[in-house]
Amino acid sequence: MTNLDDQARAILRQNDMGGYTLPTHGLYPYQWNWDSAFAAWGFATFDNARAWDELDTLMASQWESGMIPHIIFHQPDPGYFPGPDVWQTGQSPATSGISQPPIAAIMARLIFEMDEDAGRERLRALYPRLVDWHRWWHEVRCTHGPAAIVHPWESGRDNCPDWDIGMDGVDGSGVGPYERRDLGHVHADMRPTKEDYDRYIAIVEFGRGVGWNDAKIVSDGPFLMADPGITFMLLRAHDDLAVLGRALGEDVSEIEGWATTLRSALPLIWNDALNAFDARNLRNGAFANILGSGAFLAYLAGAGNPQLETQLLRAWDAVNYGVPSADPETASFNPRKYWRGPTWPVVNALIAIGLNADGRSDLAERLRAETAELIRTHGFYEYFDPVDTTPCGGKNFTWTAAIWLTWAS
Ligand code: 2M8
Repeated sequence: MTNLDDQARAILRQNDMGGYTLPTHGLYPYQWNWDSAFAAWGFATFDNARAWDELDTLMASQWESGMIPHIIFHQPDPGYFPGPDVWQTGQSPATSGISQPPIAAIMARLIFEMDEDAGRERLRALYPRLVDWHRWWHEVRCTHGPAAIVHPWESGRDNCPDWDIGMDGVDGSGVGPYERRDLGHVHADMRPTKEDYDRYIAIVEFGRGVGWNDAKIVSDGPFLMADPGITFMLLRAHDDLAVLGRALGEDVSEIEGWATTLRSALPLIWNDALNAFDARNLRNGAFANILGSGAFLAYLAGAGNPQLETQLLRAWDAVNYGVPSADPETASFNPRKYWRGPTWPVVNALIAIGLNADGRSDLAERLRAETAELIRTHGFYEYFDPVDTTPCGGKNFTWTAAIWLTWAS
């Protein structure tokens, strides 16, 4: 047991609000979807029951449609914008109106396999909700083949250059005055721009205007892009959910069907010109022509290939620590600006799980060692400059602590 292990556990406890965990106090004062799934994995290293509690509170927010929202606003907090008054989804508890990377089944499998006896009944209770959420992804968000997002926030990789071509089509000029709260916590250089926020809010206003009707948002909303990152996470999550279903004695043929259909859509996000998987504007078919870290999640879904490995090593070798969130050899790269270049320990952990499964344990170990060095040098920050290690964003961050305990240490 090292001091850093103690610190990581203390961060999970400090951010624990009783059944759900905040990403970090101040900057993110609510429950976030994929943060919570990582938190559960972290808790499972020292408190298995608390891990399942985390997944329970997350899945309890499920909409009638099956969607699990990206934020659950358990208690009002003026420190975050946009809050429940802006989203106006009419849910109880209040939630946002979009989803986030569906990694809960991936984490549920990891947690279940850490202690199957303790987890079996907890999993049995959770399983139908996971199936309903995956069905929602299949029926609502995979209508074009790959997984589509209707808002950059849905991707989890908010301002990455992948979305620039889609954001160009969003008119943020009609958004009324509002006050950003993130800039009271983190330097503006490390956060999205005002132009980005105007557009983020314009997309929220569209959803609110159509009463959060999924079909209308997909058919007429201001933003619709195929996301390689979510596509691969969903594909892996379908496979893991099928494994869990089999362990419970369930018929998993429907889930296997979703996975087969999604896998057959992967050629639609392969960009020959880029030699990599790529985001795509589903309004006009255009590729983003940007190498982003979402492409490397292909390994998580068993979809790696030699061209992708060449691209991975090119981008990775161009920096010093971790896989960058955007291509260091393009003009849009910024090593401190959120998802436009920094390395994110959680994404590194997912890529490494994939690399290990692909037989590239050498690369997985390199990624682990580089990520560990960042955390050892600076602590549990949200993200890091991959060139000079500068810690960025929020500190005492739940998901960074969680992946320290599960993977990086
Ligand atoms: C970031 O996103 C939120 C909006 O959802 C924000 O900036 O206000 C992203 O890094 C996202 O992936 C993450 O889940 C969230 C909480 O850590 O913060």
